[in-house]
Amino acid sequence: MSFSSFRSSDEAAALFARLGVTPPGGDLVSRSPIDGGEIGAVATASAADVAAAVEQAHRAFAAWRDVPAPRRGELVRLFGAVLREEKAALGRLVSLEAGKILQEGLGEVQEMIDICDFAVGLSRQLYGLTIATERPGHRMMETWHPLGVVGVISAFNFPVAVWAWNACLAFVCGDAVVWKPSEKTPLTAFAVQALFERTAARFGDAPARLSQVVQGGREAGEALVDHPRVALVSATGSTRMGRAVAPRVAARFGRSLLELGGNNGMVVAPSADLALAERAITFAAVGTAGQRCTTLRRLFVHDSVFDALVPRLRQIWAGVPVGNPLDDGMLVGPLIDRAAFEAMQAALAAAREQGGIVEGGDRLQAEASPDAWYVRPAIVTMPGQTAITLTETFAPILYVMRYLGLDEAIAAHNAAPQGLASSIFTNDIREAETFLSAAGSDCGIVNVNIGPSGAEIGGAFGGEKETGGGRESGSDAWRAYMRRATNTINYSRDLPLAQGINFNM
Ligand code: UN1
Repeated sequence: MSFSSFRSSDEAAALFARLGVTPPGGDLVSRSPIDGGEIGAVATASAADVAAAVEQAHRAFAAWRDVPAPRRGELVRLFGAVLREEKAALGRLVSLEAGKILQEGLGEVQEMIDICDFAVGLSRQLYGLTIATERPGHRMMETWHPLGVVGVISAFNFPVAVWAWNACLAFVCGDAVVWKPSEKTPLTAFAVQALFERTAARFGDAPARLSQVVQGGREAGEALVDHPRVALVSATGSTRMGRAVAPRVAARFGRSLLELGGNNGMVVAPSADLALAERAITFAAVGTAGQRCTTLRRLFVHDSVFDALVPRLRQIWAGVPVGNPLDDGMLVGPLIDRAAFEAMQAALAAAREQGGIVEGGDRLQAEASPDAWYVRPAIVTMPGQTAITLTETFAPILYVMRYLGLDEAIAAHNAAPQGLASSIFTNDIREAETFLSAAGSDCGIVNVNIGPSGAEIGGAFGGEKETGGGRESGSDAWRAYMRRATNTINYSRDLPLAQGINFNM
């Protein structure tokens, strides 16, 4: 679609009508990165508004924790049904507000639906252990109880799915949720909250204010982080943000779950299926315009396959369709804003200075759409790993490096300060297992013959080092949203003490 006939505000109005929501207006204006146009506004929450929301959430929690978990699961089941009804409209709104291609906008809503299904199953599986005791006539077990109010801070790039990973688990675990979305994507959050309220009305007796949204930037985020009644702060964003959040939560002995930066790598070994690797690299490096925390940023290619793979990637980079993310067949949408474009240009300048050969990275559609920031994805051949390749730049830049031995490649791979996602392409079982082993990739996500991004919800999602160490979504990530009580019950007529202590008078 040519930009002259596209108006993001018209699109937004149609989607709000479809979803039955009306943004209230206010000081926080949302602009679509597709054309830079205003698509709606909401009001920023003050610190006092946030505190009031947390207090209300805490009251909701006190009622919700007594509802049996399978019944709590029913609320999430109904929410999944509402999301299925509204997938098309909500997915399109995600594209409109975050700039990702429609396939990825829809995929994000699918991820919400999937985590709903997962959480519904989980609502009957919040298991604790029974543990053998050392004392006769005793029984020991653990019980998992609801935790309290969960504060969710999310980023622009997954404006709805990351909240759902947290919130759907939190709801079945018996918690209440207060959500501070990115100030760049307030409208998708507003719409999701409206869909949640539609769900709560169908459910009937959910406590009021079980789920709330507080809009805004730093002030609202800080108020949430510092509130003593927020038992868990689950924050997704930059490592810089995590460095600010973690000590503040720790200072009041709150819990935090951090999903911070990634500087994700892939190793392409001599035996790799290059046709498969090429597709995986392309999706992982240029998909979402390089704005996923799991985006592939560093590619280590074995010397023997470098000349077969890298020129082919350059060709793909030169031809990958970039433009309006709502158009059919489009693969790369805009960057979120001007600051993202400037950060990308600064990184490319640094790469050149550090010996890199840069292809791509130039601005596109500037005349047709002067307030939007489209770029040709960049592919940069580096002489080796330098300061810039070890820096996460939230843009489509792929640094390509040559290697000779697997140990060298793993060491270079693990040299990044973050440890989120990684992968190896190889058909050699020794290499694959080495990469997966304790001495292999140091990341939270380690893949073989698929790229580092696009994780399924069933696994635990998160990473090590500067990525923050948190795990959310699948596997046993639910435990972060509950508190564990260890219970010892004496059904004997005696009082034996542990450790063989004799304390008789
Ligand atoms: C993020 O970018 O914050 O694995 C999350 C993936 C997505 C999640 C990314 N499921 O790429």
